[in-house]
Amino acid sequence: MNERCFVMLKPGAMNRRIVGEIIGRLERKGLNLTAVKLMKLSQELAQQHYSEHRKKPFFPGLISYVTSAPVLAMVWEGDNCVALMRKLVGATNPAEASPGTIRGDYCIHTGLNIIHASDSPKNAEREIALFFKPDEIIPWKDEHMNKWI
Ligand code: IDP
Ligand code: MG
Repeated sequence: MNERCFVMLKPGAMNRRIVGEIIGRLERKGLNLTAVKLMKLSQELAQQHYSEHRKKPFFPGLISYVTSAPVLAMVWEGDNCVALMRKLVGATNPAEASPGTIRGDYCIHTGLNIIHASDSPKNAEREIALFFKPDEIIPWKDEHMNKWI
């Protein structure tokens, strides 16, 4: 069933000039990019997005990191998109992320992991609504590709 996932390339991806590479990996999986926005996050939006972690010791550092430079906010779509995206992204701690995953291949420190992906379809809808207006999302179908993936 078609599902949406909110994905955000964090400031490390911008500063390291690997935004294109990461998007390429997600495209090759066969998922559809349906919204993109380059944003400098306000403290408020960053805190809302990560509100579940408000009480954690790493929260101030996380907010300071994600507001330190632009991020690339995206919506991706496809069958089972959230679970597939989380697999491609890999474990939160790069030391536990398998090689071949984005965090496994590009990251060393948990606090500087370069990509966010929603952890459930419900959270995806919440996060998408925080970052995008409905008319900024453009669903599309590639009939040729859909036949082969
Ligand atoms: P997730 O990004 O894999 O969903 P969460 O537990 O939701 O992981 O944590 C959100 C983000 O907070 C992580 O991606 C990472 O940037 C940061 N974070 C989580 N745990 C730690 C930690 O123990 N130290 C530093 N930063 C952390
Ligand atoms: Mg999370």
